[in-house]
Amino acid sequence: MTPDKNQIAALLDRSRARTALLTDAVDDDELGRQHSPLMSPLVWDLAHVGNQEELWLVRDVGGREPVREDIDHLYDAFKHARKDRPALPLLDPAEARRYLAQVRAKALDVLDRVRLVDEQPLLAGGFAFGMIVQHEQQHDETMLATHQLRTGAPVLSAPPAPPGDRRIRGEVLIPGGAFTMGTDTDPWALDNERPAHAVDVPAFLIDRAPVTNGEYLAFIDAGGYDEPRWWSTRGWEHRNNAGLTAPLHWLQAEGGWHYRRFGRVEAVQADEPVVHVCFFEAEAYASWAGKRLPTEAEWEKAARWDPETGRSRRFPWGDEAPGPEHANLGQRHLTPAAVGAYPAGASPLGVHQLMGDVWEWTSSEFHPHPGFRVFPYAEYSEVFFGGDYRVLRGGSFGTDGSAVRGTFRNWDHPIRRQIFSGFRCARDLAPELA
Ligand code: AVJ
Ligand code: FE
Repeated sequence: MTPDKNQIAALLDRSRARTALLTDAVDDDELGRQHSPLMSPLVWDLAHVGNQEELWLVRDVGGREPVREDIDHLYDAFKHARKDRPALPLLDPAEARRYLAQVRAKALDVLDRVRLVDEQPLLAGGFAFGMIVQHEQQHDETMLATHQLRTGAPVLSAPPAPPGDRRIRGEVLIPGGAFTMGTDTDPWALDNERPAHAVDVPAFLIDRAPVTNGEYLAFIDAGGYDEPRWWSTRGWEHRNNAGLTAPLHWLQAEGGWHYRRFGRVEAVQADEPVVHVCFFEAEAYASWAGKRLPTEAEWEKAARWDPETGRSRRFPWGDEAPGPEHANLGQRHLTPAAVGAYPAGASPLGVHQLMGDVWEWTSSEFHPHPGFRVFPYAEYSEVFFGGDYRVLRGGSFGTDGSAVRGTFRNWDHPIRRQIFSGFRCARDLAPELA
C-alpha cells in the first residue's frame, strides 16, 4: 500500500503528462485568457503547480536553494482572487514550462537522495511527494473544468465510457451501527481525512447508483424548477437570482435537451449520471423524489464498510488502487459512464459507482473530524472548516485515482456547478423497520 520511490516517480510523471495534455491543447494566447471569473487562466494553474512543488519538495524536503523566490506571491492562491489573476505579471507559457521542468528535475533528485523514514512525518510513506502528486492532479481536474467552460472548437478527445446495465437501479439497505470513518494508516491521506474514529450511523437506504439524466429530466418535466416547495429557502432564492432551469451546460435544441461537452453538442443520455448541478438543485431533486441527500458519514459507510469483517476498506471494492475495471477515473473518458458500467467497483452491499463518474454532494458542511491536526499547512483544509461549504465525495471522471479514496473529502460552495458534481439520494427507514 505504501508506494516505493519508483512508483512515486511514475505518479509524478503521470500527473505531469496530464498537465501537459491540458495545457498543450490550446495556444499561448488562450492559456493566458480567463474563461470564467470562477477560474484562473490555465497558465496560472500551470506555474502554481510548479511553485507548490518547489515550496514543498525542493525547499522544504530537499533543503535546497529557491529556484524562483521572486514569483511566490504571484502563485499564492490566498494573495490574489481568481478574477484578478489574468492581470498579474505571470510567467508566460514558455517560461512556465521551463520553470516546471527545472523544479521537477530538482524534485526527482531530492526523491533519489532522501530516505522515506517514518520518523519524519513529511517523509513517512513518501507523504510530501504524495501531497504534490495529488495537488497537481487536483489542479488538472480544475483545468479540465476550465476546458469545459471554454468556447470554440473541441481540443480534447477520449474514447467513450463503457456501456451501462439497466438492472442497476433502486436502493440498498445499509444496516445501523458503528463504523470507522477516516484513517490513521493511509500513507497519502490528507489532514482532513484523519484521524480514524468510530461513528454510529443508524440504518438507512441509499440509491444503488447516482441520479441519472433521465431521472433528473422527470424532475424538470414535472416543473421542479418552478415549485418553491421542493427547494430550501436559500436554494429557492438562488434558483431565482441565478435563473436556474436545468444543469449547467444544458441547452434545448431540436429534438429536446442537449448538453455541450468540451466543445461538442450532444443529445442528453438518459442513463448517465447527471453532472454540473449545484447542491441546491441536488437538494430540490431529492425532496421532489421523497428522499434526501446522504450525510457524509452515511456516504462513507456505504462506500467503505465491510459487513463481513466490520472493517472499513480503502475503496468500495477492497484495498487495491483503482483500475479501469473499478471506476471511471483519471480522465480516461470525458463523460460520466452510464449507470451499471462498473460492476467490479461495487461495494460489498451492492452500491455502484461511488468512486468516479461524478462528485457526489452530501448534506454535510465541511468540519474537521474529531481529533483533527493541521498537517502540513493550514491553508489546505483548516481555513475552510465551518465556511459556507458542502462536502462532496467519490471523485469524478476527471479525478485521478491517486487523488481520491473512500476517505477523501472535497468541498465547495453550495451554488457551484462548474465542477463535475452530481449526487445520489438516501432515505430514512420507515419507523416500523428502523
Ligand atoms: C480540495 C479541490 C477544494 O482546488 O480548491 C488545490 C484543492 N488546494 N490547491 C481546490 C487545492 C490547494 C482544493 N479542493
Ligand atoms: Fe493549489
